[in-house]
Amino acid sequence: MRIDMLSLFPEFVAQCAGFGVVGRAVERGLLGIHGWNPRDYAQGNYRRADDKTFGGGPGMVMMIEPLRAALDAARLADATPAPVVYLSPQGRPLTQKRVRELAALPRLILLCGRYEGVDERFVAHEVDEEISIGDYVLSGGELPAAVLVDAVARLQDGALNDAESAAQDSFEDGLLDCPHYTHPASHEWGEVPAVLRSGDHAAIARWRRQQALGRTWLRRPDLLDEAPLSKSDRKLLDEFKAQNSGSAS
Ligand code: 9D3
Repeated sequence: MRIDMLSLFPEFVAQCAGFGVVGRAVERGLLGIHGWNPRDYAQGNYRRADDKTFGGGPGMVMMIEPLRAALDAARLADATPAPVVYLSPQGRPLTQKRVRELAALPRLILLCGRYEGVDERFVAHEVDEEISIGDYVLSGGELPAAVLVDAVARLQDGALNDAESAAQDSFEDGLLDCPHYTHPASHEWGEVPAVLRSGDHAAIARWRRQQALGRTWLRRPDLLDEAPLSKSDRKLLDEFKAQNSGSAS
């Protein structure tokens, strides 16, 4: 997969290409990340890529032409067609479902806004989709772009080790994860649940599933409404509810 980023701070997003799962995906040739700075395509002595907002008021807006030239350069660099995704507070909230769909594309062009954002005419003509990463205020689209890059990188074939296997992740089955423990088994802050040390793999799988269901019920009941639960899931959850009625965790 190839990801191109249009950003006034392209090094910012390229950072994530140096670490962890994303870094490994880049090293393995599963993912290429390329930055394009509209400022490099701006005109005049000052190479301005932003200007004052029409109608007055504080804040600057990213100009059409420098962005258009940067986008043209990105498209010229590789013939693979790609949708333009604008990371913006007005976008649809990112979900793992959308991440899976985007990760399957051969190429993605990410547009990162700064200041008040991008001239709306550029959005209307060149942007295929607007995506937000949640209802809180950031100072630009670079961190959201890095979030999207991370999420799609780890879904590339061969990006994860067996131990990191994406299939068992929280959200892949629509549930939160179960609790995890490591050594020591006994600690002044508590014991590791006996079932996890029992060696009974069926009992362990049941316990983990029940904990995942139960925590989702306690913490994210909204997810439970969407999760496809089997008959045995319902039984495990009912049992959890009976054991945990009145508790909050
Ligand atoms: C304080 C400026 N706000 C005026 C009402 C609007 C505004 C403009 C630009 C708010 C944030 C931003 C910069 N944010 C992003 O570019 C952004 C973002 C975010 O802030 N939260 C969640 N997802 C995203 S995706 C892009």
